[in-house]
Amino acid sequence: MEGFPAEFVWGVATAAYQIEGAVAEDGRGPSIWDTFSHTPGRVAKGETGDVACDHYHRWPEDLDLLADLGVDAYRLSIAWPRVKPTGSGPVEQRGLDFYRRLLDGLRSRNITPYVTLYHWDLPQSLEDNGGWRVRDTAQRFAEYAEVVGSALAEFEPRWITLNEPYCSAIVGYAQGRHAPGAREGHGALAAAHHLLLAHGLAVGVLRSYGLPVGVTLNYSPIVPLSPAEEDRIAARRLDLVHNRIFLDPLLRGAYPDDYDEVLGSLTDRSFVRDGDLAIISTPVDFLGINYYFRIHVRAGTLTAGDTPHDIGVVYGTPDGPPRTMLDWPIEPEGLVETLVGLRAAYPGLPPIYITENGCAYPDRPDEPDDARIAYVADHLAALRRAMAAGVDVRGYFYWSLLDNFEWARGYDPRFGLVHVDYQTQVRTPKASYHWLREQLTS
Ligand code: IFM
Repeated sequence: MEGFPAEFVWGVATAAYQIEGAVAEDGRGPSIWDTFSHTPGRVAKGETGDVACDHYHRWPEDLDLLADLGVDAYRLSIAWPRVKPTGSGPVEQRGLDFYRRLLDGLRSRNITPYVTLYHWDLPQSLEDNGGWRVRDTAQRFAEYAEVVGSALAEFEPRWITLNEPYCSAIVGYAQGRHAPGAREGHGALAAAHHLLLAHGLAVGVLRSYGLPVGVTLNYSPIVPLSPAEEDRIAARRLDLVHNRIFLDPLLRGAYPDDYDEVLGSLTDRSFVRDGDLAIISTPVDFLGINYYFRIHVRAGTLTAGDTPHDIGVVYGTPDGPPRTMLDWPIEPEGLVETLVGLRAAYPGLPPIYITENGCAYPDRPDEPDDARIAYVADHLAALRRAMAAGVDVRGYFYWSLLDNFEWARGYDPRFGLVHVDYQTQVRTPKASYHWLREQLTS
């Protein structure tokens, strides 16, 4: 594409629970998202991923859509409970075979797989034993990494250990908006640590197969809504919980200095053991960044701090920027700020891939999604500015190929380049798909 290096990787992304369906097929075990979505009141309209886009059966058609789009790469995730239905017990060969067929289908279409091991679907049995609150789960993850690492190495995937550990730990265990729906303090911080440990252990395992390994974070610049000192301090507090408690252990091998100060009463860190941070900071080949929006905040009342979410921060709305259907402000400049800021803050920053970027609208198949075209074009222009400023970015993945299950928001928000009719499962490429195809193939 004009303005990008010839070797730059262009792709689109999806995740298992959001598209596959077939939740009880071929021995798949239940995950925390099956449980959560079937719990009344957790997901909009009571929707679930039971059928989703039926990708488990329709994957050849979906891979044809990728090939026709002209992408170099496809980012998908493996459902842990398909491969190990209870997370710790025997391997389910039929589940593994599904991913072997999928990666073989990509190979025959000349598309490189970027494979995420954990995109939030923890086997329910592991949650019943404590989930990410307990160290054992990190060990089980390393075993799962060994299974998929050896079974899929021949297809030469690029590995992504975790997707957005902030969401798994804080949204899942502190805010309770995602599975498993807990609202805890110590448990959420322990979850964050054990996710990071799982990542570090898996890097060691996957590296032994000689393929690149990285991890994906959902970084957001946290911006104070006013120049007032208290708003700046509030922004710094959220920056700790949202960004730095993940980035610092990964890239510096240490928790941030203000961890104790910000997290007040939650200072029990008995979950951190000697040697953990060295494992967590095992060098990665790349860092995946999912960029969607800046977060705008002002200071709120600092309470006793029952969860790492109670840190005296109020989310606000900036005047000016347009918003997507999810009310997310559209601020492409935040992508430049993210990338340039990361490079300044972390010397030795690994090469970056934008592993997700996208927008949701209530699209209809018969109306052009011009807003999405403008969104992508503006973010690609921002990406070029960041690269011109010297940031080493190697690829961009649009989220998502298909409209899909948007977690607690159900099926109404549509992120896809391809419209999915959930009644008939008919796929209809949107105007944005044709536009991107044109950019990629001309
Ligand atoms: O749909 C999600 C995806 O699973 C993780 N990143 C953000 C996307 C949009 O909310």
